[in-house]
Amino acid sequence: MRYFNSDIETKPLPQLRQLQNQRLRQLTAYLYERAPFYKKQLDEAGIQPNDIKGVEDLHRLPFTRKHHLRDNYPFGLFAVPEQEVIRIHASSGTTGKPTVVGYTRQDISIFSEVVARSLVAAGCQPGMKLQNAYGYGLFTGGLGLHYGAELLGMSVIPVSGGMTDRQLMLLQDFQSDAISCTPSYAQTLAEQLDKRGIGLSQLNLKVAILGAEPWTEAIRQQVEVGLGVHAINIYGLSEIIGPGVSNEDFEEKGTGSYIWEDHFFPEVVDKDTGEPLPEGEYGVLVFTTLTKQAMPLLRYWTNDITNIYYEHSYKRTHIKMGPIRGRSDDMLIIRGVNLFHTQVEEAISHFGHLSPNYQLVVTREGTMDSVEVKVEVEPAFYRGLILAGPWTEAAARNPTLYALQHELAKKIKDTIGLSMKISLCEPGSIPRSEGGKLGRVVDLRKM
Ligand code: DLL
Repeated sequence: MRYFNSDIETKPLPQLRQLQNQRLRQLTAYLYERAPFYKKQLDEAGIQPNDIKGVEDLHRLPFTRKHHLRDNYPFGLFAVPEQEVIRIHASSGTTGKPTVVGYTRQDISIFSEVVARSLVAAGCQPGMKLQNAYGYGLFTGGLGLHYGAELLGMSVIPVSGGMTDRQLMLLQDFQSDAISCTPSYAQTLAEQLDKRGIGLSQLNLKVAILGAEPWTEAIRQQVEVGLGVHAINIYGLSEIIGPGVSNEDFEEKGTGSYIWEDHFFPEVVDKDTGEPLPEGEYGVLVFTTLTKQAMPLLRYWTNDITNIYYEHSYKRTHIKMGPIRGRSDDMLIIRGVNLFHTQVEEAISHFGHLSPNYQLVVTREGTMDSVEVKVEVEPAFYRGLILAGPWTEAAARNPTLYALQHELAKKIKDTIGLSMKISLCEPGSIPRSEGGKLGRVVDLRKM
């Protein structure tokens, strides 16, 4: 099976647009009638539902932002009576109350379909065993992957996140064909396999479906080698549906992820002005859910920074998005320079002796911000070093490490424009994902 829904996934663009236009017209009327929040938003903007003829008119509508969801906590944005909501998820915010989302039966069926499409794109097939190591619970990852995989006809092993001993046992005993988890947890699993001397021949893994946090080509490399898989990107957010808003195709790895735009219409806008940006330019990703019933959103401001573009050399017609560069709300501003931790990760990836296990520690002395990059050296390189005494002292005296440290600092200075302190660390010394999303930045300025 190459497509889960080939009719939709390969629909010629003019027809896809027609479908989107029709769905958007219906949605605007639906929300105006059923969601007091949106009636007010549209009235205030002086827009009548009839003014919206199609996606061309989207830019006239106001954005919906995370605080609107919080202001209407918990169920104020539901557009259906509570009895029609058959599931509720929530994502934990950094502050205060979680963001709540609801699904009707039809929403769950759409959710399952987009995840099933995503899994097929990732290289999964009916009959394959999926070890689902996303957390089950209020987080959309666990149940989202679960229902989609069942719809596709895979055998789901619902392990949930963490419990590394059990994950490794099941990978071997059940011979799972695929695993779904965060990229940082896939790194943990790869490392633990190596540490315990479990060879890839004892596993049957072919695919890892990784998402819920930003990751890079360096992590892809590490996971692909360490787990013997294609490592494929899955993207999504609770507010829009959960995982499966977009997904990479395993045969087009590294060229972006298909957004299932018959359900989720994307725009990329300037993060300061909100103006829509031309195809290919980087900005904030904004989604309109075209088909949801319980809690549809118009122009939801995701805060995620990326770009979107059509590629005409493949059979799927849907638009692609590049990897998430970071979130505009967790973008660091260091001495006036905007910084995403993935930029540092990119710089690190140029050095073969350094691993993609790193952490940024941001501190402030007076008015001066400084960043320390803690990065582990590769285990093989580490084993080859002859050091006298404990690591920190010996490392400072070792000429190879000293040179490496300086080269990385220079690379960062040249590419990002900031001077950072580099601390090379022993393998295993930087915190690992224990099953969920991993924080790569410790910002001590806020504490
Ligand atoms: O993380 C949904 C999900 C579950 C996606 C499992 C993929 C796999 P939230 O907890 O609401 O939902 O967090 C959404 O996580 O706005 C992005 O900032 C980030 N994110 C999700 N997927 C990716 C990805 C789930 N593939 C937020 N790459 C989003 C980068 C991602 N960031």
